Amino acid sequence: MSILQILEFPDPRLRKIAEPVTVFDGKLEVLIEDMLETMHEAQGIGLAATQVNVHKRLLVIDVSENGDSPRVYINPTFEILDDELSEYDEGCLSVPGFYETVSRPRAVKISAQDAKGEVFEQVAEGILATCIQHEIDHLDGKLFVDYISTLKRQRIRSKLEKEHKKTA
Ligand code: GNR
Ligand code: NI
Repeated sequence: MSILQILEFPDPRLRKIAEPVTVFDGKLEVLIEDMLETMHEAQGIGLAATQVNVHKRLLVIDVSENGDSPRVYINPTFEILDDELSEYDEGCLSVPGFYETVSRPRAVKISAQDAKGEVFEQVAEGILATCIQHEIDHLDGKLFVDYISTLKRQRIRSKLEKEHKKTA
């Protein structure tokens, strides 16, 4: 298993649209294992393939207390079940150190495939609903900072650019 490098805003590769997964093979299983290890090591609750520079439609999530309930979602889509929005202070491993309140539909029905290609559905509420929408946004080249003001986004961008210059 290996820890993968996580791209950070404003890296333009985070803006790519991911392509559907069509092959369910051992190589995909290795990628899933590496993404789970990378997410756990970074202490995140989710990770989309886009963040590790793989532009395929898959993501991993573990919203459990002890990080022992990993789930993989391949070619995920969702349907809004409830027009009510819920607010969360969102963070992102690709925008390290910054948190902003984002509103998203509070309940969704997810449809996705597992590592074997089997289709499954799941109703999500609470942090799982927020997280899955945040991760699917990554697959479409979107980041949570796209939902906040331009001023706030530009401040975050310049702070991270300074950090990247220091460590480059
Ligand atoms: O670890 C993460 N925490 C989080 C908190 C609130 C809303 C969304 C998230 S996802 C984030 C990990 C990440 O960047 N996934 O793409
Ligand atoms: Ni993120």
